[in-house]
Amino acid sequence: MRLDIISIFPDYFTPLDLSLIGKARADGLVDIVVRDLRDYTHDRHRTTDDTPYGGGAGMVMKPEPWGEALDAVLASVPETGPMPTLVIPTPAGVPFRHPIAEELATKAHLVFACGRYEGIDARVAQWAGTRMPVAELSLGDFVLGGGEVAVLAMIEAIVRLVPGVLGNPASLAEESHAPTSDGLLEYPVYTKPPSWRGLDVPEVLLSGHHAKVAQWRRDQSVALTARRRPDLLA
Ligand code: JDH
Repeated sequence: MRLDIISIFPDYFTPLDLSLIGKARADGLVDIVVRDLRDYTHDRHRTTDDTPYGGGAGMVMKPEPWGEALDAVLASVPETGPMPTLVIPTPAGVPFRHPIAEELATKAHLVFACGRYEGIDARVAQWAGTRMPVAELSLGDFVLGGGEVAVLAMIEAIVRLVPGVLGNPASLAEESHAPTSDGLLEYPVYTKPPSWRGLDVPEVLLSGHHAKVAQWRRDQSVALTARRRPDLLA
């Protein structure tokens, strides 16, 4: 899988050298190219923003550097290769959920466009839509300062679903619909020691009774879901 990331803050993406994604890159499963949007400007100040037409607070990202950056990505696509899918994080996007991560994990090439300020001139998504699939996605119902953190989260959710990236694929089968396959929240987990600071691991987990353990976990999941995410029970 090939991932291109376009941002005015390429340093945001240094964590992609680490852990699961760093290993996937080292193993040749994922090829990540981070591009500085300012490299696609031509003025002395490397300007990427301008005032909004129609007035209002803040600044808007100019379309021209985005057009040139996307041209550069497309120029790097092999003649016979598939068109990439462009992901644009925005607070006005379709909610990014696990099924979308699963769908994006099947693509050979994704491009992530990280906006800043009040966002990117709308013609960029409009133009890109004439050349490639475009997904305007929101990480969640809160306001970030830009698209970078949303892209880090989306890439982590997507890359771990790429075949070969996770050591233990059995754990993937259990989460076909997030948060769990049965639509419930995960039960609490414990490890050694059996007693810690006066707190004991629930007896049933030490009992070796597999059916009782399964029933206890199910009960915990239902109770936790009712308390924290009643919307998932409905
Ligand atoms: C991309 C710039 C900052 C901040 C306008 C929106 C009132 C617009 N889940 C998510 N939250 N935020 C983002 C996100 C934020 C971004 C960019 C993604 C590019 N910004 C920005 C404020 C506004 N504001 C909320 N309204 C209630 C007006 C952009 C995101 C994702 N994914």
